[in-house]
Amino acid sequence: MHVPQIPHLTAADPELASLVEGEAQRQHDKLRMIASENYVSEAVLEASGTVLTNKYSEGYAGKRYYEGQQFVDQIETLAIERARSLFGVDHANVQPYSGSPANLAVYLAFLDPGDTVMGMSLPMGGHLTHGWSVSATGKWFNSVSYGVSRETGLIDFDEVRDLARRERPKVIFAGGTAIPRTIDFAAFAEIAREVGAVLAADIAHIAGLVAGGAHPTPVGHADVITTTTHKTLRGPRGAMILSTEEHAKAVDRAVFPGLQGGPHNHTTAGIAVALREAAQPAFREYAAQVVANAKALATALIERGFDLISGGTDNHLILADLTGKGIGGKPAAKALDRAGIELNYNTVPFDTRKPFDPSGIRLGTAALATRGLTEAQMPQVAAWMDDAVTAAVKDDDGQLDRIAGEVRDLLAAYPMPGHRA
Ligand code: DSN
Repeated sequence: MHVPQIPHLTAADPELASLVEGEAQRQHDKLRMIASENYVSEAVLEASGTVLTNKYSEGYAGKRYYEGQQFVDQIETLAIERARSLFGVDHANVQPYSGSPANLAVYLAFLDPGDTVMGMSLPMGGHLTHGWSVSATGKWFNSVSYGVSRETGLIDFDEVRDLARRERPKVIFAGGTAIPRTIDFAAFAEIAREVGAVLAADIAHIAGLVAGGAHPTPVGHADVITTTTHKTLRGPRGAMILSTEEHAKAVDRAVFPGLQGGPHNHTTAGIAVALREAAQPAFREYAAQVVANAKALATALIERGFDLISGGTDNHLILADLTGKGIGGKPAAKALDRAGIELNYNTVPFDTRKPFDPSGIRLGTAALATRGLTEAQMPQVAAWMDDAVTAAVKDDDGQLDRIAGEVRDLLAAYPMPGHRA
């Protein structure tokens, strides 16, 4: 059953309520390993589902374009102060609707259309909004991309430096969506300083690890930091932009009135709660557990013959090339989902297959650690993954259904925030 309970929704719209209940049960019964997902606390769920959704608040605290901000101003200020304190930054904007708008705000703040931006290429692990060709950021700006070394799977800083010297980007993005290794923000900063570029660190994936001390911080290196709030940080769907005082006005103007209208106040409240949770000692333990689980899982997968990009992981994320297992990423991901193991198919660096049918899978341990799973369960998770991939190659749905049952049995012992049996 969904928690908080949904009796009014059930009475008013049983069809929709039943779908919500179905999703809660699905999230309970599966090993949720999509690297960008998590389970928020029930406090965050409650804050996100309040009457704050009724309110328009264009502007910023103390300078709004609508009346009635007596409480919303305090809520947004609380979220901002908590973000500033947690990450140790001068300035925080908590209004971006999600990660892509947050990154677009960076373009608006620091670039004009046609200017050069540099980011990691999407198939190498970057994000669409770091200048990839199909995104507005690749269409409206002159985008140049760096990647990883074919031999090591790591960012090649000689390539980044050469490209930056040649192309003189105004903004360099560091970060991405499929980077299993520690991001060297100091190395990026040195290159950005040399070419006079603004360094934008996109820490969407690792924000919770940064907050929990399990990944080095970009603060002190990056001019501006963007992050979603719902991945390892374990808040509601939303985003933040953190910056030095120097860039505070440019960032705020870019978000509003540059790109957005009224902030989603119910989300701001959820973000404030998540930031408070992330400042507790228990969150440091959580962040360390996420990484410990990922390392243990990587070791167990390698023992079972999985080919991991870069040979392992330093964070919450693992990227595996399934070529040696004789199956593409997409059929494997579909089979794994049937087996109760939810992840996504993903390109791998230098992929010879197409993005909609790539060679790899991407997985993460943020949600598993929230459920309470530790290193002790990771060999079993790897064994199930191996069995499911083998079953997929043989088209053996029976095996997949057996694994799904075993996964459900294991997870019955690990309570899920947002669900009661
Ligand atoms: N969709 C996010 C992810 O899965 O990494 C990035 O936007």
